[in-house]
Amino acid sequence: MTDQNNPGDEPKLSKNEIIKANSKFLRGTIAEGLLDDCTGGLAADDTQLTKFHGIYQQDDRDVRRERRKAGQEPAYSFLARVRLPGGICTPQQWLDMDRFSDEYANGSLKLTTRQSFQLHGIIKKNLKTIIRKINDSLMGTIAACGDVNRNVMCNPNPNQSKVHAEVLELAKAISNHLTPATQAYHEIWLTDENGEKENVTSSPEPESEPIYGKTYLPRKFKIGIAVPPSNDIDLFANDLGFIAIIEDDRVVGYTITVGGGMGMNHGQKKTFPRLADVLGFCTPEQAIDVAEKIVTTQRDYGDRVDRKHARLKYTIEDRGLDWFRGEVEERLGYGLDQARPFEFDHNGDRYGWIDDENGNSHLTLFIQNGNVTDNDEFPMRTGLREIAKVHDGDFRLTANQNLIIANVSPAKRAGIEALLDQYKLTHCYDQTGLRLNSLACVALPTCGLALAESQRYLPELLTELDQVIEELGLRDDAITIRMTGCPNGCARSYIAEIALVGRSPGKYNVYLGGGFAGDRLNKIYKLSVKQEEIVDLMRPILERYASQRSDGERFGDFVIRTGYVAETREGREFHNDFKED
Ligand code: SRM
Ligand code: SF4
Repeated sequence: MTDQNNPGDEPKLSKNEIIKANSKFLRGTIAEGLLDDCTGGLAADDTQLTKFHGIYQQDDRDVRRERRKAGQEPAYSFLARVRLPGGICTPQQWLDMDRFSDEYANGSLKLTTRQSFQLHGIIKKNLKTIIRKINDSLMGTIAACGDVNRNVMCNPNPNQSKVHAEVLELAKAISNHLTPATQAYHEIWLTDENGEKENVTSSPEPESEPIYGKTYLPRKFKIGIAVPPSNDIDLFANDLGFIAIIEDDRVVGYTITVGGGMGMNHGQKKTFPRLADVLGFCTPEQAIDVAEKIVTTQRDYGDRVDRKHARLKYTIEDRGLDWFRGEVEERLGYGLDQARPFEFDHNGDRYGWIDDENGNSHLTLFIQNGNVTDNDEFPMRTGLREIAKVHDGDFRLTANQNLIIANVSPAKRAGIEALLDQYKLTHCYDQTGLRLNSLACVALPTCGLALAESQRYLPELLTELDQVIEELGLRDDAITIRMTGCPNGCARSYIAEIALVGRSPGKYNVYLGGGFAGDRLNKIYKLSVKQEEIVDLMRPILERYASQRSDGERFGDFVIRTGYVAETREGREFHNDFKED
């Protein structure tokens, strides 16, 4: 029998390609599924399409087994991710998100590693309402996930206001330019109960997607803008990066990077994390066009057969950077200039208050793993809510899951400081340098791909490691440590100086030697370490670091110099030290 979707000898397209092609520009049967109250979930194909709308169907994995035993369907709920270019929101938007989390989700806010909000635990009957409310609050969720360009990150840069305004403008412009054109989002989520569109002008039929086409991109696509010397957005982990080149306090252009990405699978050598390559230089006026042509090149040449090989990093790895540059330049109709030099010196956040040239102040707070919650000892969510009520500046979500209370005017500072004290928020960055430079992905119980715990376990592990750190006099030494519940790298684990990557419940692969500035991948040090053995494994290395490091030597550099792991920047080389196959 002939496969209608694959009549010739062409390799079979991945299932998601067929779903996208048949989806009528991302509609599928989502609208019908929302009305079906026989199940808390949606049809399987629709769950692939909702991602383009910023929504993931999940189930509570803590109760999965017992529900299966009882013959019940999984405890379905949905995650909504906001598209928030540069991670900036107003105090009113913060208050709105805070309220939505109580009214329609699980009562907490998650600040993500891409400067965005996630709300978890939304049940199907509340899904349409919450998406509408987020849009009413002048934010959106379209293309926060899916095979399209995702949330564009940019350095929050509180100490260089002029430059920040320029890079933020670019982040927003790229985000707008690459937002899917389909009206499906408006039709499904922004209509009233009778299906009437609210405040939406519909597009003439038939619809088209001028940039993406009807099958969108082969895979997710990520863009970030960094302002040296800070690489806090981990530029080299992005498919496309712009590094601001600054002269006389103005951005004169951007050095462009391409082909970064973290995801891999345990034991599958054809998958690997990869740091981006430098492609060239463009002026600020050229940047949007450059972004578009890079996206369309990947649209046309990315792998649509094997989704594990479909990111831009593999297109570039397979075809070569020179080929890629040539293709992009042909589409642009001009050549890219030679890349301008840049220097990064860190990828973490800088905590505490700083003042800017306009007389405003900015405070970076440590939010462990981006979880904004309340408990009896630390009413953080309430404290931030009270601050949002009086704050007249903005909030900036960082790519390290932290929060900047930005642009605090001199008139408001004393009041905000009093609230910080009252809600113990000033103490939140009185931590070891290790904890302040830690990241953990969500993992259990919501993430369907988690093999082990992450955000529920890392704080506990850090408490044990902190004892060693304090004993060795390393309290104020910044060391990056990142944990993920599986090898997908959502906390950008393969760039950390210490990384713990979930293999199975209670077991982690330990990687060492990432660059402190986010400019070098780490390497495997030990496979499948039981969680109770991690501290003993790390203690002698930390002891040696405390006593034998050279002046100013970073932990990641030290473990390479002293031979714990070999240095690598190359994606394909990443697995060379693995002995697991
Ligand atoms: Fe991620 C999939 C959470 C940043 C690489 N990621 C997922 C899913 C949606 C699981 C799924 O597909 O079912 C996770 C939802 C868990 C949950 O319950 O919330 C998830 N990723 C996250 C977040 C929330 C982690 C966090 O704790 O902050 C981050 C949301 C960012 C955002 O606001 O957009 C998040 N994910 C990242 C990053 C970091 C980054 O982009 O800077 C990466 C590595 C960079 C990259 O893309 O290569 C990342 N996530 C992945 C991958 C591997 C992709 C690959 O190329 O192989 C997956 C799995 C997939 O796509 O198949 C994934
Ligand atoms: Fe889930 Fe894995 Fe991403 Fe963690 S790294 S959120 S476990 S997909």
